[in-house]
Amino acid sequence: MFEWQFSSVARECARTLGPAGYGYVQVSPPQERIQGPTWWTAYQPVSYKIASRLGDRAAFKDMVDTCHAAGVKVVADAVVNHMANGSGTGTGGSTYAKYDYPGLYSGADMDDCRSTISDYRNAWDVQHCELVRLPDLDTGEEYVRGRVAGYLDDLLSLGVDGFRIDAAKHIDPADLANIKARLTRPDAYWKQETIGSPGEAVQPGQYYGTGDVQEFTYARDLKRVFTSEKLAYLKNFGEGWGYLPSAKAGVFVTNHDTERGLGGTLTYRDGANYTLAHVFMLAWPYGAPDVHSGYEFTDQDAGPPNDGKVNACYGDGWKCQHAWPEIASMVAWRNTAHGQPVTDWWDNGANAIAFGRGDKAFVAVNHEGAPLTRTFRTGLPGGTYCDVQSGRPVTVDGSGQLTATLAANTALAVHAGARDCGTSTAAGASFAVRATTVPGQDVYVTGDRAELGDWNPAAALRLDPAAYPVWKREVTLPAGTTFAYKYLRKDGAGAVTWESGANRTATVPAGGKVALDDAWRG
Ligand code: LM2
Ligand code: CA
Repeated sequence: MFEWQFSSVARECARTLGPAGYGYVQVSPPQERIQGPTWWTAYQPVSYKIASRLGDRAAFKDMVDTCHAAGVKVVADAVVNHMANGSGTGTGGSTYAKYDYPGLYSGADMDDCRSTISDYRNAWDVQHCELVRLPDLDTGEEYVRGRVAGYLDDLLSLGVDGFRIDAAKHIDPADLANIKARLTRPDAYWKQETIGSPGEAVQPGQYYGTGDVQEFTYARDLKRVFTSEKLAYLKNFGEGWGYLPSAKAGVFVTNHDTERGLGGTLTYRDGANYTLAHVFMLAWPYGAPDVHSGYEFTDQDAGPPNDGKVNACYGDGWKCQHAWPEIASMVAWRNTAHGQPVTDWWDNGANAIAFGRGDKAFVAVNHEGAPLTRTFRTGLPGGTYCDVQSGRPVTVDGSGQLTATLAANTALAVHAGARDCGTSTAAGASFAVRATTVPGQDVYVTGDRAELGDWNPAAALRLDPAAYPVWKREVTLPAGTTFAYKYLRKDGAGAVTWESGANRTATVPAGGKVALDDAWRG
């Protein structure tokens, strides 16, 4: 949750992360930082006090407690390779100057090398000199190791479960091992940012001893495959592509650095490529996946909307990728599939693929420009399932066959943990709208409730065309709720057309569903 305030993360743990089944939430660096509007102030520590626009110590503690209560562990981004450049007063009121952080570090703690890293084929240079002129801590020093361990221990005492170790590549693995061994919980989860590059002296494999290592190649390759190659190539994605061992790898479609153009990965601007890459990542059993949840930007230095306060998902530029139905629904899918091998791989030799995960789950991804109709072989027991991508019910026959049509650039995903799509007597709304479409188009509904996607077309709910030209879907909503809604059309490329006119409104009765019988307003 990149640059989200802690109080906003807490609410999101209870509202979406916990219910979706996410295992942990990663938060931006909590320590005191330099002042300024950009996001990257976070990577310039002034002190180890928890004091920044993201929140204070009390807010941090409250977030950890709230997330834990929702079943979500917390990982803090730990910036321990370096301190702040420049001089001034930090976000917690501490004064500092380059090489001097009163009460914490002085020049003697950074004396190894005071020039910028110049030779990536020389490990000493990479690990002792300055990354973008940021004063480099001498993590070989007893005192520095003690202070870094003290900071991490302080966060552990507040309940955090693990750390992303920022710039791990710039710290000697032996120093990290020494620091980790000092912790009150040396077994805490560590995910180390070690960007591998052929020919360099420091390689990710040197860091297995202290935890997981992020596999940046995974994200770059996914971009290439989804943008200009064939999904069929993904059949042996992972170790077969020369990656780190699965059990040690942290993977992602994008992260806060690479989405700003630094690393050749997909971004939220990439439409279906981006969404479907997430579906694939979460379905595929390689590594530990991260979903980056950030905000829209034109200036890549721009800090978060509202100083990181998220009033509502999809408002003020907050993307809330973690809550997009196509992505969030795959978290439970992955949890259900855990431990199961890939089975029943199918591809069309191009951009349509499908695979199962034993008898627990099945996914198909149609990254073609045209609809795909097919009878797939699955390992699932026969019966009715919910396609968690579309919210439509699908049937698996007694021999495991599933027949479906996937619109262009959509996926279908079913798992043993989602047998029906919520067609129940629960309170809510039954949407039905008469709307004609051309091939490739689908009809969606959204509105002013989280369950309806909070007015975000990307999070709108797709309606079922089984009774075409009437499109239908049932949605569970609290009894008595009055809500606003509207229908929209999306084509295969993701282009959105809203129906005209004012917002529609309806009220959920005390029991059962309000039955809506609407006609598209062209
Ligand atoms: C990381 N991982 O190893 C972070 O993921 C990345 O976001 C950090 O860079 C970097 N390492 C240091 O922690 C970001 C940002 C830089 C920014 C630094 C420090 O990408 O652009 O550098 O944070 O705030 C900025 C200026 C740069 C200047 C530097 C020092 O952009 O021009 O260098 O501060 O004043 C002279
Ligand atoms: Ca270093």
